[in-house]
Amino acid sequence: MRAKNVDFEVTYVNLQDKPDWFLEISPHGKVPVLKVDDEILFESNAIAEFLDETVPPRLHPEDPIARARNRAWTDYVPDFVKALNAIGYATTQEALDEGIANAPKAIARVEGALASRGNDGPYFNGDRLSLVDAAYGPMLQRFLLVEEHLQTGILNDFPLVKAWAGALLSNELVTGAVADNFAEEFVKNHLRRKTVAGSKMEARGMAAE
Ligand SMILES: N[C@@H](CCC(=O)N[C@@H](CS)C(=O)NCC(=O)O)C(=O)O
Repeated sequence: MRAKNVDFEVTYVNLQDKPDWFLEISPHGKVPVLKVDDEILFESNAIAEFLDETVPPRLHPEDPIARARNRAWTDYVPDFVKALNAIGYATTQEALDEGIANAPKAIARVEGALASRGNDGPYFNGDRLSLVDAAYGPMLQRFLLVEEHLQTGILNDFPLVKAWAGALLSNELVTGAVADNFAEEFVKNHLRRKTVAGSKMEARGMAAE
């Protein structure tokens, strides 16, 4: 929505204590949900596609083949998220080691997509943000934060993913899409989940009193 310069209001929901009004409108009990007048839309991809069809500028490529490939890579986000979250949300060293051992497979697939996308970036489709960028940006943003503490260096083997993450995190449209207290909530979430990354945040004195 920020890339489309559209007026909107954000209501943040405490996912640990979901309010009734939210459970009434969110069919899966998950965020995000978009309210358009009196209509409710859910699922990130469905919302992104709706916005792209209704609010210019079009972020999807004009070419149907390129558009289908963009959608295919957006569909891959859950696998990518699962692989990176196995590292970020690991609660034991053993789980972390397993996450680090398994994640390269998923990251390599995205590296392959970037290698064969037919442009030099910095974004997925070249010099303009796309829905693929919007879909991967939040995970990459969170993973780079986790990496500050875990320092697995896992992205060093994937220069295209690393460069893409860097480009996305240099774009205020991407980084500004989180709540003002995002950094603080991010730490709190890791402490609450007792993650290995969280223990390192705590050791660095990042835990809010
Ligand atoms: N496929 C959904 C996934 C959404 C999702 O997993 N949202 C998480 C936060 S990132 C959530 O609301 N979790 C709360 C819960 O599952 O109770 C989408 O892309 O919109």
